Order: sequence, then structure tokens, then C-alpha cells
Amino acid sequence: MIFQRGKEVLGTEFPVIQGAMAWISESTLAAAVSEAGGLGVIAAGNAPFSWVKEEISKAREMTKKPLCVNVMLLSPYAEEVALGLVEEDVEFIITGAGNPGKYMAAWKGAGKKVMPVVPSTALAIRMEKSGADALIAEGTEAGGHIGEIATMALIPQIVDAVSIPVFAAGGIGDARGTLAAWMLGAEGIQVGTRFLLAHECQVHPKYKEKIKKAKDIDTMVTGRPTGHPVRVLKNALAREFMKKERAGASVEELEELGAGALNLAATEGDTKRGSFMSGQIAGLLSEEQSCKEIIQDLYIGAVELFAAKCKEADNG
Ligand code: TUI
Repeated sequence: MIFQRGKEVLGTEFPVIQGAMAWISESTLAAAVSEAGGLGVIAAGNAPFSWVKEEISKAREMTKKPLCVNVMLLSPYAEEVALGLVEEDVEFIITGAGNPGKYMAAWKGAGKKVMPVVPSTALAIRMEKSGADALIAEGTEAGGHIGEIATMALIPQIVDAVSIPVFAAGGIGDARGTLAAWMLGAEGIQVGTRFLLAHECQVHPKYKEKIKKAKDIDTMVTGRPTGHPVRVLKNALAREFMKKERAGASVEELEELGAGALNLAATEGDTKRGSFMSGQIAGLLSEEQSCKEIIQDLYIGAVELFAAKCKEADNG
């Protein structure tokens, strides 16, 4: 059995977590992923708790299977979302973009399973000590806010540093990536970019088109000077961002340029002024499929690939 511990900690049929995408991962996508046997995730992003609560109740009408909310710790609403979730009907909490240590006791006390996203072994060790149930080790190939280390180097180092299950994220888009994650010691995977092309994903069609057209070199990282680097598809906004960064623009000026840009991309499909966050794996992706097809291709495809590789090895 591959990914045994990952399936156990999630209590799902497949060890596949849908990556949180701010303004994109809402109730319809999350419920579809959970119904298909993965773990569906509602992204709180920069939204207030009232929005998160509403999405949880909508998702709950669509599925009784495990659900998760991702708390984006840089959000101005992070605290109200974090504390509000204690009373909500979700089994899992994933955190991103910071250290959730101060909320751990409240979440654990409410029986939540907590899985922080970590970009380094130091934070992984701290999170295990704080009581995390599993970790999501996210490499710099991922879309959105990223750390420095690539998935290939990050996963085995984190796996060796902790004893709780580790899910791999960043650069995984098909069965080959899934199996590679297993080989590196991961117990499951988190996939974001591929779910942008799910039929159930409500993002603007122009966002899907941009992902389908993207090639391997079509993402870039903006925002390094602000301390919050973000991987996006190249477009007019991303280039303007880079130009301003090179000219030494202030953090305030850069943040103003970025404010609202993700929403413009996700809900209006504004190809010039929108921020199209995407992982480097976009170049591999071209097909729109259901969540069920995506999850089965990722997981069953990996099991089949493993069997084929074993046969290949047996043949000397
Ligand atoms: O969080 C993400 N990806 C995201 S969040 C997001 S919304 C946003 N928009 C604009 C600027 C910033 C964010 C879009 N994509 N991934 C998980 C992730 N977490 N990547 C890196 C980290 C991380 C970084 C530092 C986690 C912990 C951390 O800790 C630092 C500390 O405080 O110790």
C-alpha cells in the first residue's frame, strides 16, 4: 500500500489534499474534492470569518466527508478566522504563510487536526513540537507565496527531521510527481495548480486558459523585497511589479500595486491587471477534468506507475 500513513491521518480514500488558492478555493471545489475521495480545502485567504463560515455551511450541504479550511496567516482577518474555526464543522485546519503556534492549543482542544505548511526543516521541527498532526512541506515550485527550497531537496530533509507524516507540495501535477513524492518519503501530496483546471473550479475561464497555455518558463517570482515572494504567471502586472522592484520601490508602493490583483484575476479574468498565481507545473497541464478524474489520475496513476517500474527493475 503506498501512502498508508497519509491516508490514515486524513481518513480519506486518497492521500491527496487540494491546495488552497485564495479567492478560488470555495465550497464547490472543496466539496467536490472531498466527495471524490481527497481532502477539499476552503481557502480563507484575505476573507473575513463571515465568508469562511458561509462557505463551510455551503460545503457541508454538498458533502459529509472530511473538510479543511486553510488559514492564511498574513491576512488581516487571520485571528478572527483562526478563533472562529474552533466552533466550526471542519475536521482539518491547514495554515500557510506563517507560524500558527499561538492557535495550536485552541485548535487541538477543539479536536481539530492541524497541518501547517512549512518551507524549512527548522519550522517543521517547531510545528511537530507544537502538536501538529502532519506537515505539508511546500517547495518553491509552488504557486502563490513561496519559500526558497525546491521540493526535491526539501521533502527528504523534512521527512528525516520529524516523525509525523509529511505531505509534499510544489511542482506535483501528475502520477509521476505523486510517485516521486512517495520515493522522497512523503505520505501524501498537496496539489493546487492542477485543480485550477477542474470542472468544479469556479475560477474565471480566462484564468484556466492562461494555465492551459503556460509553458515551463512562464512563471516568475515577484515581491521578494516585501519579504513575501509570490509565484505568478508572467503578464503586464508581473512585469510592472518587477520593474518597480528593480527601481527600489517602497514596500507600501508594491503592496498597493498588488492589492486586489488576485481577485481581479480570479473573478474577472483581467489578463493585464490581474495576478495569476500558478505553480511551475502549469506547463504540464492542458486538460480540464473533474476532481474525481484528477485525483484518480494522480493516485491510481502513481500506483500503476510503481507496478510498471517494479516490473522494469525485475527485468534486470
Ligand atoms: O501560503 C502559501 N501560499 C499562498 S498564501 C497566498 S495569499 C498572499 N497574497 C499576497 C502576499 C502573500 C500571500 C498565496 N499563496 N503557501 C504556504 C506557504 N507558507 N508558503 C510559505 C509558507 C511559510 C512561510 C514562512 C510558512 C511559514 C513561514 O514561517 C515564517 C515564520 O513566521 O516563522
